[in-house]
Amino acid sequence: MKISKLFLVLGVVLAMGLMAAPALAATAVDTDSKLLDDGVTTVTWDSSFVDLAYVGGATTMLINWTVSSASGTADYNGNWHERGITPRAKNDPAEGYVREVSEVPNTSATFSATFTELHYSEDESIDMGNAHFTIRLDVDIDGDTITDQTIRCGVNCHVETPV
Ligand SMILES: [Ca+2]
Ligand SMILES: [Ca+2]
Repeated sequence: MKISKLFLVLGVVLAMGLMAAPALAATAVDTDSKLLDDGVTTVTWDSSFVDLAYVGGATTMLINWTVSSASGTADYNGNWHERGITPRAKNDPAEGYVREVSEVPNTSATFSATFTELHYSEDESIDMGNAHFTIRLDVDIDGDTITDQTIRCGVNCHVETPV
């Protein structure tokens, strides 16, 4: 085989490998919302993510949110809290951790969940795990750039790997 042909074949193999590579991103499947103290304004955020083809490593979650008031905004204020990994099965617990990745001010924040151990579900014949965490948003209801209320938003990420 000529060198150029070899490189062509290698290139095709590499391209196929890249196409087959998982995106390693969890999909938002549900939202949650909170009514603010003014009794009128609500903040809605992506609260539930799934990655049903988890192959290990960090799966990312793009968390978007909206404020219902006309000129309202909400900004991730840098505070987040890990609430744990489940299932906490005695002999076969899922293990892992959450990390902050990046944020777009007033728009979204990206986090990742990495599982170092998954729980084997005999009922479903899958390896699975859940990561739970909260992020804090500074909400400016009236658009005067002064925060009116800081809220805590819960987020879950569910991963599965077919066995
Ligand atoms: Ca911010
Ligand atoms: Ca304000």
